[in-house]
Amino acid sequence: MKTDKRNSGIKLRFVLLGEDGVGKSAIAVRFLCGRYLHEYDPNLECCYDKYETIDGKAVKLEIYDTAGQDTLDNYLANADAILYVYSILSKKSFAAAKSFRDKIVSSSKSNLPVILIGNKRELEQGRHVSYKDGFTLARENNWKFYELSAAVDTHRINDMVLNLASEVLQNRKSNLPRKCSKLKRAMSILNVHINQAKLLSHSSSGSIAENKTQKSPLISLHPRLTERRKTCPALS
Ligand SMILES: Nc1nc2c(ncn2[C@@H]2O[C@H](COP(=O)(O)OP(=O)(O)OP(=O)(O)O)[C@@H](O)[C@H]2O)c(=O)[nH]1
Ligand SMILES: [Mg+2]
Repeated sequence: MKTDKRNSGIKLRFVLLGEDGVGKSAIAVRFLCGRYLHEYDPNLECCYDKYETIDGKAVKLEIYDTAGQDTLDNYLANADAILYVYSILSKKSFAAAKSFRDKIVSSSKSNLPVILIGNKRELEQGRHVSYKDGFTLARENNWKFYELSAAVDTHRINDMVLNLASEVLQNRKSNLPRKCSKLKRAMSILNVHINQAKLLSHSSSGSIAENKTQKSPLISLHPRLTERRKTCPALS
């Protein structure tokens, strides 16, 4: 059966961050339409949509190509994952990746999935950032790491984004039951307290003497309370 990709309730937003000129727009365009244009408007900050089927589900992918027009906090607040780009030709852009790391770890979004991307890998002769440096920065922070080229790599960029989407969806799925079971546990504790409060108010409405001799039938019927009474003489 064919999936209608546009008929989807699932939405993921990936935000491209990095210094000027590292190739954020080139990567976005390569993913969105498989092309490389050479020139991209440096002031254009734009969010593009692409519909994909991921793990059998129709997903709307929003690729947010930034140009430094908003604060980092705002970019992080609205992201499901970050694609942080530096150029392997530029030490400065790699230093910016480290300072991004310092900011994100001290922010409330320190658990946001991040992919570190060393772009322009086909220009090996001009390399100023080693593969090892990129790999180490990513590993230290539990990020994924790719060296690639928006100029020549189509499949690599495609696979990278789709794998990330699949991973984010898996994380969402595995976090959901945990959240639900925490909620259920909290509700059951709350219910126990409510019942106890009801029982106490019920028993205090009679005389103290009466209570000492004649326990509330509700209390004596509750198996857990009966057990507790056995181990706590003050209650019996
Ligand atoms: N050789 C090569 N050039 C690239 C690659 N990716 C981008 N470029 C070039 O680098 C320049 C900057 O690319 P952009 O995609 O505009 O960079 P950006 O990060 O979006 O820059 P801002 O929008 O100014 O922040 C352009 O001339 C691109 O053609 C790549 O993989 N290889
Ligand atoms: Mg750009």
